[in-house]
Amino acid sequence: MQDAPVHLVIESGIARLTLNRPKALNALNSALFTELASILDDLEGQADLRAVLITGEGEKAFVAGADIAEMRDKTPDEAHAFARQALTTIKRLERLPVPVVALVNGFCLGGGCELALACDWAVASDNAVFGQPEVLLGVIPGFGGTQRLPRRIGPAMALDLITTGRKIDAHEALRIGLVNQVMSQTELEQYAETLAKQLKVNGTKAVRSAKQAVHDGMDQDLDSALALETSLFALGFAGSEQKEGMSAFLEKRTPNF
Ligand code: DAK
Repeated sequence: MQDAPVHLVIESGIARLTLNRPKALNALNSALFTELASILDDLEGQADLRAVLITGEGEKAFVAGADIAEMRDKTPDEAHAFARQALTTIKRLERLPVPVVALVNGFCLGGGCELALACDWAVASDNAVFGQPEVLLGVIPGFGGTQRLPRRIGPAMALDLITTGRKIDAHEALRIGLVNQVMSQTELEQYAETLAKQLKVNGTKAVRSAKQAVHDGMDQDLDSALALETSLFALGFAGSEQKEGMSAFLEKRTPNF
């Protein structure tokens, strides 16, 4: 693999992003976020995109955290600027209109766990290790962990992980709802094909609309969120996907989306 800190391959509408700093266990630095932002410029304009998968190069780490060597001598202003760069880029990844999935193939610590939390869901290999060990370095999570972790697994478990800095294995991560599935490294490598097959038979606009309903709805009170769902549901009847999907069912054939 070449030297770029992030690699992008797109096949059958599935974009695969690989974080590529294996010598530093794919630790997140400024250059990596700059590259990721430039890849997002490209992905945001792709109308035929179906999903984005993000993983770490090698079999040892997804991401072992923000780059400690780069951060050590930062002033408060520089730390603030780094956090802003990371937060903005991670938010853009989260808000891509298609499912964004973390394939966690090893250590998933600190900023790595925060990156996985910004994905719509995560699947993990059975050797994955999760944690928010920032307090062991004398800081708190800086890439959204204090906000997205409690929203994903509840405040009590989030505070346990964030204030103790303890690490958990993939099976505990599954039990507490941090990941959706645990599988072998080989199965994880095949997950792109599995997901591509699943998404291929679905209405592309319906999938995008469902993501929008969940994300935008989570930021609203229940009544407003239900009204949003109703609007998006009704809007589905304005396009060709709904007619094709329902006709295919009634005609006992596979829909052609
Ligand atoms: N940063 C930089 N380099 C890292 C790294 C990291 N996070 N993690 C590992 N490396 C490097 C190691 O230094 C080592 O480099 P060399 O010595 O070979 O040059 C190489 O990767 C291999 O690591 P190890 O030799 O340590 O490998 P082991 O198998 O022995 O151990 C490990 C693996 C993952 C248990 C260990 O590497 C480890 O504990 N890594 C650090 C994990 C960690 O603490 N992660 C959280 C980082 S802090 C902010 C506020 C806070 C944050 C960010 C922003 N703002 C307000 C701006 C904090 C974010 C974090 O994520």
